[in-house]
Amino acid sequence: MADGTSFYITTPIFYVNDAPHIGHAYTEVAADVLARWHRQAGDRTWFLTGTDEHGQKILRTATANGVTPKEWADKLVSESWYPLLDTIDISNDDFIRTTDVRHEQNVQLFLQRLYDAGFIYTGEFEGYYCVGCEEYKQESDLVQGTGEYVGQLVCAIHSKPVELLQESNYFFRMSDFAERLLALYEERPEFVQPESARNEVIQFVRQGLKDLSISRSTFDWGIKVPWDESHVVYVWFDALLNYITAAGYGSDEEAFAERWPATQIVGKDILRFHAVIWPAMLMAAGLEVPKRVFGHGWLLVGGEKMSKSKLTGIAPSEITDTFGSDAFRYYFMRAIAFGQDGSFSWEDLSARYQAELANGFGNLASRVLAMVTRYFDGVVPASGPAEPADVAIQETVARAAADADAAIERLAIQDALAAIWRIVDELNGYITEQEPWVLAKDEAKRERLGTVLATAVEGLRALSVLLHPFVPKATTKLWSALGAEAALGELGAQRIGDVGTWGQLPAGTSVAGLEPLFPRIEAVAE
Ligand code: ME8
Repeated sequence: MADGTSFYITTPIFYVNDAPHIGHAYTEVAADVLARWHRQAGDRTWFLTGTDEHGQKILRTATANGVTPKEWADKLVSESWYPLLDTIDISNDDFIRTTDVRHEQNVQLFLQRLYDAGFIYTGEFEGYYCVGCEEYKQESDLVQGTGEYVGQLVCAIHSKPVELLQESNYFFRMSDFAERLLALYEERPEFVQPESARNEVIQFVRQGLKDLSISRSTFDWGIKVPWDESHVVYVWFDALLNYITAAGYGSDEEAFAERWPATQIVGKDILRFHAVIWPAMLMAAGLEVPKRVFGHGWLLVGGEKMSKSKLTGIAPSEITDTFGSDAFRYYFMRAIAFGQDGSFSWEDLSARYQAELANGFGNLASRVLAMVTRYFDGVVPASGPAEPADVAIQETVARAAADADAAIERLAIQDALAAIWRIVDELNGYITEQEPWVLAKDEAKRERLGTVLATAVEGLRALSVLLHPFVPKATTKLWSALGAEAALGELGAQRIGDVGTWGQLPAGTSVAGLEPLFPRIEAVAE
């Protein structure tokens, strides 16, 4: 059970070369669910997301569009990246842009400290560079091109040719840290997750680490190297530091000490940056490494990573315009095991919407409230003596809450939802078995009818609290229809740890009717 400690969670900061697709939204939702859960568990939670705005990729996109890179970034951030947060209902506490002064200044501070401590030197480098990844590639990372790139080596992720670059740069002595990194993976097995990702990272580091080129002098869209303004900082070195510059590094040491280290959620495409380069940078600076780095899987289209550069990206609003943000959040958290790849399909989304959200959860809520309205004039009845079936519901709720909390602790978001859904299924079964509509016909069974509906209402109270991190809009509507806002206060302030305490919504509370939480969808986009 969470214990009121600090919980700092981050997403990657996204490139602003293009608008977000559902892969980016997937990461945001996962981090948001974890942040909301931890807030409700009583932890001092801080959730950071943001944008990565320097480097050649953004520079080239801006140039191709006839604007400066800053103009391009401003436009994309205001027209696409900020609005994404609304589209999928993200509750971030901060949004960092790498062009923020608070970031740029403290990247320079960090770099200067590493330079003064002897971790930076000048050197020559030649290698294959993928601008899509903003990374020098090893030959083992490249594959033979197809189509227009036949006969050329292309990046395995972007399927586009790499460029042979030769530069005189500043280097970070990353090779010094291989042993310490291996010791870290060994001593803290939870540091890199899931297990498959951890094994891959260990294999990679065991082969030995090369020093990292951390500056560029052939273009100037980046943060200037403080002791040599003819160089800008390598975009990944700059970007990784967002996690600490946003948390107060260099500007508010008290906030920084309170927040750092973080739980970091990234896609598996960028796991190595976060599990190898990033902790090495922190070790060099004498700072703590992240609490854990979790590499989630990819959303696939036709078996390949969904991507804007391959024109397979789906905009999140294409889904939310029809199904709503709650369904988006629920679907991706439920249908894909966090840590594994998954394929998005309109059919699967539509089927789960209908079966699980509309028929499973939504109908349950509407039916219970309708019966309280019909049989008790919209007032929550008093409970009589509990029978075994009622106690079983209480036990289901307590067990589901504990199981879901344990699942969230191990970042198994889909298991948390599955645990909570047992309440939906058992409550539906309970109502079918108890047949309140039959009890209502017999005045002698009035007390029993009250107990059954009071139990069902308490079940809905618990479901509102436990599902709030996943489907915040629907649960807020339900909370208000239950009259719980007035009786118990704001939904977001309800504690996960208290959810199993029975009888919180007092008898006599007035409930309201409920419009369908997940209305029927007539036509589904193809
Ligand atoms: O890599 N499936 O930014 P980026 C699942 N700026 N998640 C996906 C995805 C897919 N098909 N496509 C993208 C960068 N993502 C750097 C990060 S952090 C210091 C710098 C998500 O815009 C996933 O989280 O290319 C992935 O790691 C991220 O978007 C990459 O976003």
